[in-house]
Amino acid sequence: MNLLNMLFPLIILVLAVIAQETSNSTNAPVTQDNPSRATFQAVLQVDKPVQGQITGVSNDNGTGVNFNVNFFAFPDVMQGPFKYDIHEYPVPASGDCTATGGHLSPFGRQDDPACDPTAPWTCQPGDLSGKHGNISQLTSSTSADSQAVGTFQAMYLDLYVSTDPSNAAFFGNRSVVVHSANGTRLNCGNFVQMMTPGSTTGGNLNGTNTTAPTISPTNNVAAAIGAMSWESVVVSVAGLSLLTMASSLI
Ligand SMILES: *[C@@H]1O[C@H](CO)[C@@H](O)[C@H](O)[C@H]1NC(C)=O
Ligand SMILES: *[C@@H]1O[C@H](CO)[C@@H](O)[C@H](O)[C@H]1NC(C)=O
Ligand SMILES: *[C@@H]1O[C@H](CO)[C@@H](O)[C@H](O)[C@H]1NC(C)=O
Ligand SMILES: *[C@@H]1O[C@H](CO)[C@@H](O)[C@H](O)[C@H]1NC(C)=O
Ligand SMILES: *[C@@H]1O[C@H](CO)[C@@H](O)[C@H](O)[C@H]1NC(C)=O
Ligand SMILES: *[C@@H]1O[C@H](CO)[C@@H](O)[C@H](O)[C@H]1NC(C)=O
Ligand SMILES: *[C@@H]1O[C@H](CO)[C@@H](O)[C@H](O)[C@H]1NC(C)=O
Ligand SMILES: [Cu+2]
Repeated sequence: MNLLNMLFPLIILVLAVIAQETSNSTNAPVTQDNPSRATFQAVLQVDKPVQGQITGVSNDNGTGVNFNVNFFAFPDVMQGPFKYDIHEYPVPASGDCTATGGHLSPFGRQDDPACDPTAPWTCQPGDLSGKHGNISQLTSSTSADSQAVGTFQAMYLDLYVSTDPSNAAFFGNRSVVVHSANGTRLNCGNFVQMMTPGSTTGGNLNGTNTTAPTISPTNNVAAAIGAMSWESVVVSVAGLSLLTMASSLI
């Protein structure tokens, strides 16, 4: 037996320890006690390819988050299958999707190897299309223009992200990014909290101080509509009191 043969098991052991230390990732825990009805929605920017929104609501029993995904107006189907995921940082005011960092991955999991959807706890929590499926079922127009006219809709329970700001897998202040197959970031949008009746963190139902909805730096259509209706409420309340004053004068 030569020296190399004797050292071989030791070398393997050292390599294994190094691999363990550099991978340094732990399984994602199932999120519990997500606040009742807490809702966060991200709307894609109107001036980029792919439109639509993704909404996450705490599961009724507090375990995990129910997602409702509606994306449409995809570019050429040949750019697919499309992927989408939650990225670590919000989109800045410039709308630049490359500024959102990597995937939401609070437990050290890297992008490679690819997510195994049969073991979602081993995936990056933000890797929604890895866990729940690529966007590959778009119906192409029958004409030869190869434009995807399909809509992608999906609903699923994800057990590894959270609507609780104290949870490491909280996604409410982060962003969604839609990618083409080669990784290009086609569009992105910030998650913002929706005011949901009965939400323990949203609504502010006791009426002490109603905060006006904040407009996200990106072209957030939902937030804009929310702000609009807020103003029209103020206008109509003002109008109503004028009317009441007027009628009391008559
Ligand atoms: C809550 O419901 C989900 C299914 O919707 C289930 O997977 C989970 O185990 C339930 N959690 C508890 C604590 O009952
Ligand atoms: C919001 O996201 C940032 C990263 O952009 C993170 O550092 C921060 O802890 C998050 N806030 C909450 C309340 O989770
Ligand atoms: C590795 O894990 C330890 C303990 O979980 C943590 O403190 C450290 O920040 C992690 N390092 C990296 C690079 O993720
Ligand atoms: C990647 O795909 C985008 C469209 O999604 C395309 O514009 C770009 O040229 C592609 N890049 C490469 C290197 O193929
Ligand atoms: C999703 O698409 C990518 C290519 O963009 C592919 O590598 C991967 O295997 C696909 N995953 C599934 C589950 O189909
Ligand atoms: C209103 O709700 C806030 C938390 O959102 C709470 O701190 C406060 O005590 C409540 N006020 C009343 C009068 O219930
Ligand atoms: C109520 O809202 C105003 C601004 O609209 C803010 O300055 C004030 O701090 C808020 N008060 C509470 C208790 O949140
Ligand atoms: Cu991504």
